[in-house]
Amino acid sequence: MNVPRWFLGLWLAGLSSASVGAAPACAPVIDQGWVRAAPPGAATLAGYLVLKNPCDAAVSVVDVESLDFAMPMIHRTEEVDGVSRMRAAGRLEVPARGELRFAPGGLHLMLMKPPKPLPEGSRVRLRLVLADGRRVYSELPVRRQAP
Ligand SMILES: [Cu+2]
Repeated sequence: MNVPRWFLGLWLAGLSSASVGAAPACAPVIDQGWVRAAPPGAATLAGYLVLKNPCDAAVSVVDVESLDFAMPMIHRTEEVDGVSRMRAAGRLEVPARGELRFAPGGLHLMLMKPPKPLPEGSRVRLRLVLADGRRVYSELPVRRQAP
């Protein structure tokens, strides 16, 4: 089949105007992420970040994935009868134009079973899984102190 040149031109023009005209899809972003450096051989590292939702719709975080840990989880530290304990955080709502803060003593990334050492200065690849199936990716630096 021989497509006339003018037809191809029109088709390409249509494609480019469609991509220019469409509003960029709004997506949450990870900000201020970091993972606390641990002694060599540590089986678990803790990570923190702020998930910002600049969009007009609320989103929910349901899981975390990482190529650098065999078992990443989202935990919340709670004080029950004066005893501090951690549990799986479950589904986390982030309101429209709101944010979700992971910070020491509260919500945290519990990053377990790293297949290889992650010394200070290395980067952790991580993505938060949203209830609608989207993933929010970031690379978190391993450091001794909060940035
Ligand atoms: Cu934990």
